[in-house]
Amino acid sequence: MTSAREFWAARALLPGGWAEAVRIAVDPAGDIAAVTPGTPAGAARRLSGHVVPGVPNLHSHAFQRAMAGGAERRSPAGQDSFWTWRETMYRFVGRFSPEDAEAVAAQLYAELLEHGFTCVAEFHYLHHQPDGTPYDDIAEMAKRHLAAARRAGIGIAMLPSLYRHGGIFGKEPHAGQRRFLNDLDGFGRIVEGARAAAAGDRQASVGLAPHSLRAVTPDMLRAIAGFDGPIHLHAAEQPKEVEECLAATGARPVRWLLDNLPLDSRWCLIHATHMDEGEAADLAKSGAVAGLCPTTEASLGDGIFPLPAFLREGGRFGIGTDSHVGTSPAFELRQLETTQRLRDHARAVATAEQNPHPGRTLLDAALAGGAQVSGRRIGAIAPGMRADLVELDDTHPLLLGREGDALLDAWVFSGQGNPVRRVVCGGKVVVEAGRHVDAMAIRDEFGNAMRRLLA
Ligand code: NGQ
Ligand code: ZN
Repeated sequence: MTSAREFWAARALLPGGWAEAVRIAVDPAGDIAAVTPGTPAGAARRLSGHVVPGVPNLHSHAFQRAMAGGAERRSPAGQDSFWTWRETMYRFVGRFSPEDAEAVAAQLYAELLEHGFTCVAEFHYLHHQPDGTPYDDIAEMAKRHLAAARRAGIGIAMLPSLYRHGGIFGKEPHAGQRRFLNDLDGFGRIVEGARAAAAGDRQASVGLAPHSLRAVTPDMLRAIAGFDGPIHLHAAEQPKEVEECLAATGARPVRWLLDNLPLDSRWCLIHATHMDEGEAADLAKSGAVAGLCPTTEASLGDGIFPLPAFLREGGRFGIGTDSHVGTSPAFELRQLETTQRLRDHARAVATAEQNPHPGRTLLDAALAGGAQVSGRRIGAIAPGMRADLVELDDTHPLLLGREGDALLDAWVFSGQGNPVRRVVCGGKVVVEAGRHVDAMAIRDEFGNAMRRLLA
C-alpha cells in the first residue's frame, strides 16, 4: 500500500455538495488536513473520476462470508426459513480456527474495499473454542479480526458481542451457541483485550454489541447502557421474535427498547424490520440509527423495513452487508430502494422535492448513519476526517455520460458492474484499477481456509 500526502480529485462530493478540482491534503496519521476546491493538481496524486467519501459498512459477521451461496439448498424437511438457516450457520461456525476466521475476514474486507466500503463494523460473537472454552487469550478471535482489517487496510469498528442466553429473556442457550457465550465479566475482558489491541490505531475503534433481546437480559442491557460509544444490537428481524417479545413483555421489540433503554445517537438497531408506524416514528425521533442490511434481509426472508414512515420523522439509517451475500454499497442501496418499490408500487421512494436523486439521498444517509455509529471520524471529505476516498470511474460503461447526483443514481441502479477504480483508506491507496493491491495473496490464504472449512 502506498501513501500520498496529497490527492487531487477532478470532482468530489464534499459536505456542501459537488466541487471540482479538489486538492485533499492528508496528514501523516491518515486524517484529512485540508480540502481546497478549484486548485490545480500540481504534484498531488490524481483521482480523475468522481470521488465520494468511503462508505461505512455498519454490520458484518465476517465468518459468514464463507457461507455465502453455500446455504441456499432446500433442507430435507422443507419449510426453510431464517431459523433453519441459523441452524446451518451454527453447524458451520463450529469449524472455524482462529487462522480460518482471520483469512476469511481478510478476503471479505478486501472485497468490501474493492466495492467502496472503507470501514466495517464487525459485530463479533465467535469468541471461544468449538467446545465453548475460551482461548488462552479470551480476546484471541477479536484480535484476529482486527489483524484482518489491518492486513486488508480497511477501517474497523470492533464490536465484541455479549451473548449469554438462547431466547427472550434468559432462556438457556443451546449447544450450537457455545462459542458465543459470556457473562458480563468475560465480555468485559474481551472488550478490554480489543481495546488494548486497537489502542493508538487511528483505523480502529471499539464499541459494544449486546447481541439481541434473545441473547441478553434487561439487567445486562442496563449494565452497559451508559457506555460512551457505539452500542449495536439486533432487533425485530423476524415475526417470531416480535411474537416472543410480545408474549414475554407485552411490548414489541423496538417499543420495549424505546421504553426501557436510553436510546439515542449512540445506538444502532440492526434490521428493525418489524415496526409499526408508531415505533418507526419514535425510533426516528430517538436519534438512533437503523442498521439496514438489505441483501441479507432479502436472503433470509426477514421482511421489509418501513422506510417511508421512518424517513417522514427524519430517521437515520446506514447499511451493512451482514451475512455478505452482497459486498457492495451500491447493491445494498439498490435492494433497499427497490424493495420499497415492490411493496408500495412506487418509484423514487428515498427522495424529497429538494433531493430528487435516490442514489444521492441513499448515499448521504448511509454515510451519515454509518459514521454516527462507528465511533470514528469518517463519512465525509472534510478536515479532521479519515482520508477515506472512493474514486468512481466515470468512463466506465455503467456511468458514462452521467455527472454528479445522476452519476450516483447510475452507480446504484444501472447494473452489476463495479465502477470503483481506486480506493484510499486512511490515506493509503488500497485499491488500484478496481483490484485490492494485495488481492492475490489474500485470496490464496482464503482459498486454503475454504478448503479446510469445506473439507
Ligand atoms: C447473527 N444473523 O447473529 O449472525 C444473526 C443470526 C440470531 C442475522 N440475524 C443469529 N441475520 O439472530 O440469533
Ligand atoms: Zn447480524
